[in-house]
Amino acid sequence: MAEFESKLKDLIIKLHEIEAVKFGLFKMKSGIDSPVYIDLRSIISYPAILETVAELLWEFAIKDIDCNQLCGVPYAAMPIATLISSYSKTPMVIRRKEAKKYGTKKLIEGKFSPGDKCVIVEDVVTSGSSILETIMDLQSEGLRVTSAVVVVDREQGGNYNLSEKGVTMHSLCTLSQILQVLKDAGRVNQEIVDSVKKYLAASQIHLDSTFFTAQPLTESVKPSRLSLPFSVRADQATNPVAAKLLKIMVAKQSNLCVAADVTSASKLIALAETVGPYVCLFKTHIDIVEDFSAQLIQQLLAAAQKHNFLLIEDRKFADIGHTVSLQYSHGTYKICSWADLVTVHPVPGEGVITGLKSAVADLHRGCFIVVEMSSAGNLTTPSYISSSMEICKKHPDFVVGVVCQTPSTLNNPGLLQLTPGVSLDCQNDGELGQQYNSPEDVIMLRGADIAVVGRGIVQAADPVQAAQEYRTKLWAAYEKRVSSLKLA
Ligand code: 5BU
Repeated sequence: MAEFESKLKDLIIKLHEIEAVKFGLFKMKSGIDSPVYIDLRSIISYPAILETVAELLWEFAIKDIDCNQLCGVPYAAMPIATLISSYSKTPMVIRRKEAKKYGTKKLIEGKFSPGDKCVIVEDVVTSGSSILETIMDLQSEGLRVTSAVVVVDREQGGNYNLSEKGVTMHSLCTLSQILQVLKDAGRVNQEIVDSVKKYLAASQIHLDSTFFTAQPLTESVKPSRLSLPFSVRADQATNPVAAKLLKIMVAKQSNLCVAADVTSASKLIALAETVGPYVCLFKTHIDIVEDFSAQLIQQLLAAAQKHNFLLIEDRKFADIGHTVSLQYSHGTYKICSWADLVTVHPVPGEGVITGLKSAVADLHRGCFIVVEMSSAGNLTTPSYISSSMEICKKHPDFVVGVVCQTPSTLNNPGLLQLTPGVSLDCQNDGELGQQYNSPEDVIMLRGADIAVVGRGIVQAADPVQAAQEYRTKLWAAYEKRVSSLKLA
């Protein structure tokens, strides 16, 4: 993974050098001025770069996707798809853009059978409309398409629009990552970073529900998680704890979870009492408290009751079902007796959920499944994420949502996306691996419903003031998301 990341960073710098990524003022097709221009058509003039792009796309995602055909979106991505096809010995098809005009020509070139599973390859995604048009043509010929792999996600709604149509998008890098790498390399300044972020926040493109109605891509396109208000979603929750949490969020106008990573009981209680009024969830790592006692739990429960928040123990269970059921209900912490929610790694398979459920037969409890982490070099691959989602779907009575960093992972409006790695001031914590995004970015671009903030609040000079500021910014971003994505 470290090798992959260093290759990706080199690639981003080279793309900037050959001006495939440029900053300035550019008129887009839509007529809007953009401070960034990304055009990968020129990489055919740099065979080594083209080869790296193909290799990284294969390694990063395609090799883990169950498919037997590739299709590059005409025209920029076709050479990339061709190289991947040759390298991986996966057959490819070509969609003719002009076929409809002449009528007699085939729409899709290449040999394929109905039911073949095809992955779309694209260079840059903005709204996702080119990918969706390609998919419609492929589907009309009987091919099955559920994944698109792209080099750059401009983070302007493409991921959302594709997930709306049942297509999972995997991007090698986002525009934010490009900015970060170029900033770290001293190639762009903060002013450029700020202007691009401002542009991104203001230029989200939502393909409305009438788009592609002639040929729907999935049998049922449900109202999206991202565009529905929490109040409506509370009625769609299949888990009583998720419904309760959504109602608390609406009542307190808060989608803030504080990560109370402190090591003494007195600090933990002080935090629960002071920031409690501003949060919907209070997240603990109870095993870091040096003077843990049963009394601490009574005080935490009293604070939760008084300030109307839920408790989540970030235990990240990751063992066989029998072991996790004991870890959840026994030992020093007896977690299931007090924590409304826990976090779980799905790596052991479905038994981890069954084990936890067996410990809490009559209690109203739930879990968040950790499908993707915020830390640099984490090992979650696209195939791990999609297999984890399958586990999630099988336990609607216990799973309240997922912990992840990207919006396309979760569609179900009754489930919640919890996203850590949020800070107003920092981009990372150095060698320790944490990677941060701003409150606005995690809600608008990364699809979080609830953002987890730890040191940004706990280590602030005035934690209460910091909690108020995060809560206001996160809630404003949620309201902006719902109003900007409202179906036409
Ligand atoms: P921070 O101080 O805001 O970096 O704290 C983040 C918290 O979220 C901390 O308690 C972590 O254990 C937790 N976390 C995370 O940072 N990244 C992840 O992917 C997951 C949890 Br899952």
